[in-house]
Amino acid sequence: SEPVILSRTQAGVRTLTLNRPDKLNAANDALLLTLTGELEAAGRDPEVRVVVITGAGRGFCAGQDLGDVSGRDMTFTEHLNHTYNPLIRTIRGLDKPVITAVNGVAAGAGASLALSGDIRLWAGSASLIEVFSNIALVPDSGSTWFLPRLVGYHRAFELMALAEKVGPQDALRLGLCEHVYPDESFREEVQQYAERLAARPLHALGLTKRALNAALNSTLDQALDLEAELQQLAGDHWEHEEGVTAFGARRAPDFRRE
Ligand code: T3D
Repeated sequence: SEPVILSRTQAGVRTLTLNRPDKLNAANDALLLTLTGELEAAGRDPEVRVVVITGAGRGFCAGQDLGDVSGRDMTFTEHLNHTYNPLIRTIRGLDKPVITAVNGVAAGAGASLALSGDIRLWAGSASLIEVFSNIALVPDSGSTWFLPRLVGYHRAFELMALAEKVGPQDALRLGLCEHVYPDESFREEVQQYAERLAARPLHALGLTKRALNAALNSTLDQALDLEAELQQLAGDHWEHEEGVTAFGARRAPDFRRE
């Protein structure tokens, strides 16, 4: 049978594709555990500089596979701790940039996944729905953390309470994505963007990601302390020397030499 996650690597960009297109890539346990394992492997692989998560077919991810819930031998709490929570923690903890390339509808935990990327690129026909309240569940997989930080408490509550669909123009305006590209050229645009990111200093970006994630939960004093600590790690790294040397020589830096 078809693998639930497709993996390919091109020019330092590893693309992980959710592959249950008939169900708009609704997530079963195999998909979630495989995706988390693939992300961990990408983190360890020196060939990989940027990870892209996207969906096969017309959907990005329709959230939990609702055909896969009845008869399971885990409580909701156990299930989230076993599947979704490690996935979201892995994305945010990975010291490489993760792009969520939202090619179509992102619903429920799929919406959380769409929001979890460091960079979020949308196709023209992408959309996001905090669909949980339609089935009287609580937003999970980080939606309650991501969304109010992006749009404020009140808009987050309204989106969650009414489960209204957000399209690309509203997503741009609300800060739910960085760029929107036409459907026809979406996959090429994503690859081009990812390759641009892959040319940046990977070690420094990993530290930047760590600092930003910590800052979302810290005071200014704590952020200043962490910056001072991480700047030492950045400044001691060959990337910094390369950047300064290239500046002096009036040439482009080469951060891909490792
Ligand atoms: O531990 C736990 O389990 C708790 C975790 C919860 C996390 C969650 O994500 S809860 C939320 C679960 N997701 C949903 O409730 C979304 C359900 N789907 C929809 O509301 C709609 O499908 C969409 C708005 C996403 C898209 O609508 P539309 O009209 O573009 O497509 P469609 O026709 O509804 O769906 C196409 C097919 O995908 C269809 O199958 P069919 O009829 O062609 O054989 C549909 O049943 C299937 N599909 C869509 N979403 C799911 C799904 N199958 C299983 N599970 C789904 N979530």
